[in-house]
Amino acid sequence: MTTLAIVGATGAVGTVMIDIINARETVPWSEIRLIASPRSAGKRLTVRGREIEVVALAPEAFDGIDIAMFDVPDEISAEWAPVAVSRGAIAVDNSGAFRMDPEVPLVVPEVNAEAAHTRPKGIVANPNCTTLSMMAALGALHRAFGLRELVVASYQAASGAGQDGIDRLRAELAAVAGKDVGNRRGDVAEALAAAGLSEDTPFGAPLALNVVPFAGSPKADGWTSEELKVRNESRKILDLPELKVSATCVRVPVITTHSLAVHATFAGPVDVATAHQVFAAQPSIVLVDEPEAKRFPTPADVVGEDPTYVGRVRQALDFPDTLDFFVCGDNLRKGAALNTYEIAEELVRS
Ligand code: 2RA
Repeated sequence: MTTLAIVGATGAVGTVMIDIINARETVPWSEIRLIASPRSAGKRLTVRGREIEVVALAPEAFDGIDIAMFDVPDEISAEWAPVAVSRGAIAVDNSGAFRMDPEVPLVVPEVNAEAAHTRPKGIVANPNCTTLSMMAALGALHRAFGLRELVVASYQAASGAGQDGIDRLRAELAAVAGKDVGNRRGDVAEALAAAGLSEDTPFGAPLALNVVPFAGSPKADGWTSEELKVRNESRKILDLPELKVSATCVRVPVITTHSLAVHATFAGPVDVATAHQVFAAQPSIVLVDEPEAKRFPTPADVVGEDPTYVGRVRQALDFPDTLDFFVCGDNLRKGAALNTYEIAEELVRS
């Protein structure tokens, strides 16, 4: 039997990790240890019917642990994942600290599970939730058709910006709810100010009654960190270092579930019927594609769900060998906690 630790157990993603473990019929763990900042140490959480006391992050917290799942800020992972490894654990890390390290595999189990088994640093990285939300679909299509080019626009939920993002969106929605507020910037700003909300937001602009074409942090030449992650992580996961990728990341007033509009070009002819078969054969995808009956995925359909939902699959009219489609994935589940846990399951199976 194997021992598991959750580092960041009391955070938003750590809580979902515990929910996922509680919902599994069986688990392979002889012990589950909960680790968090000293501030949260001593809290008691119920895991599979047993109350477990949260212990403070410290080198000895990893003693006897085989697999340690991390969901903590980049700088905490950068410092502590190597400590966990030095104490004998494999670290599965959901921060950005190691994703592009050539000695750290970046794993989506239904796409590149085998990569998890070559890990010179003892660390396996979990992708960013925006990349992850489309990866089951892209991996399946790549296996069938050979991906060559990728253009995506994201529609990212506020919870991608953490609890602060959720709190801010809820406060903004409350500030405009039931009022005759137009969606001109000045109108929304006035309603937010009247509700006592500061102009300092995690989104860079009001999100209520709006969409914001900016997620992450500013990078060179006008790109954002989030857009570069989509490009770099897609290339690494699919093992396509030259893949042409262009992404525009947009925040939308949705609490949970990231969506992406994907325009993917392949090595040869593609058609919708075959793409439907490919999606239907992938257990982690739910295909909802009957637009004439108004059946298509929306974020609201996917909150709390494990699979990625795919719909609006079309053969591009003016671009050969190209499909357009829409995907929705719960950014806190497959986008974070679930994929991290599936990597841990993959490691224990080996
Ligand atoms: C976001 N993808 O949505 C990021 C979170 N890791 O902001």
